[in-house]
Amino acid sequence: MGVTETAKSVTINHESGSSAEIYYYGAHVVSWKAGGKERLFMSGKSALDGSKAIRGGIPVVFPIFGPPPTSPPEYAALSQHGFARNQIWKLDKVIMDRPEGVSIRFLAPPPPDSFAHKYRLAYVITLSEHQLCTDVHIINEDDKEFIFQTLLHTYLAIPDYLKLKVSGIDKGTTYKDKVLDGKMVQSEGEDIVIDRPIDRVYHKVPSQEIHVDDGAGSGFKVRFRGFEDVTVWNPTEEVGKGIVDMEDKGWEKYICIEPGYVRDFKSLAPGEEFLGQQVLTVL
Ligand code: TA6
Repeated sequence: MGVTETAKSVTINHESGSSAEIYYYGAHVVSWKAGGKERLFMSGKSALDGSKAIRGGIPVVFPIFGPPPTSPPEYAALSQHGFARNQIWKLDKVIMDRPEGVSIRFLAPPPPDSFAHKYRLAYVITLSEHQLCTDVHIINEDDKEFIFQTLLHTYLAIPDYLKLKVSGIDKGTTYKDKVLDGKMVQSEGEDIVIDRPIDRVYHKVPSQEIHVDDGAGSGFKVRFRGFEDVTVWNPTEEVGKGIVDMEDKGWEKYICIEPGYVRDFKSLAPGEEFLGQQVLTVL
């Protein structure tokens, strides 16, 4: 049990032996161990010195997802996936440290000067024996509307992408297929397998629960609340070999299941709060 801090990260430990390490840079979960195994993929070629977003683990995406929109201007000027993953967050509080779970809260610093919006962005990470729960809390502290997109870009570790099966997307769910230039497609509710690059943003997934069968007798359940959309991404060799900080054949060892609110902008009235929750369970 317990929470330990170093200059670069915070590690939380549960009495079962599970643990998670979170960098101050991006409030980025870089490791989650449960059942004696690492459950998140981290690229061996990722920068870890704060010079560039971390490749792997759980990047926090905010206040935009993907490339910047054409407007409003302060959003159009942002870089891909926004700035939260490149900010130095601080550990705000140990919420609980008990057999039921170990829970800590990170707080994001204010935005860059060019992004003049007042909000509070907090991230609560809770670890138990087989579960990691990550909650994004956003409060609009301004006296006008605040809009944003947010997503947890979770890289789940798997032994072999060719054996992978992802299920839980309801039939009829609409998705944006980024491999097909953003074409909108209706899901047949079929399992997703990785036989080509997959980069899909499923809109408003009714089940709010995705199952990842790793084809080796294990896997994950990914539940989400507040987050309504989910991106499923694996670039395969075709696209993955062009990602400079991706380790050789890295795409064979992960699937990104990314709960978020990204199909359009979420709007908060002054004082209003958004809570997006992801619950990862080892199966
Ligand atoms: O969430 C999937 C995605 O948006 C893909 O289109 C892919 O580009 C990926 O994120 C990685 O983005 P990054 O900025 O981390 O290289």
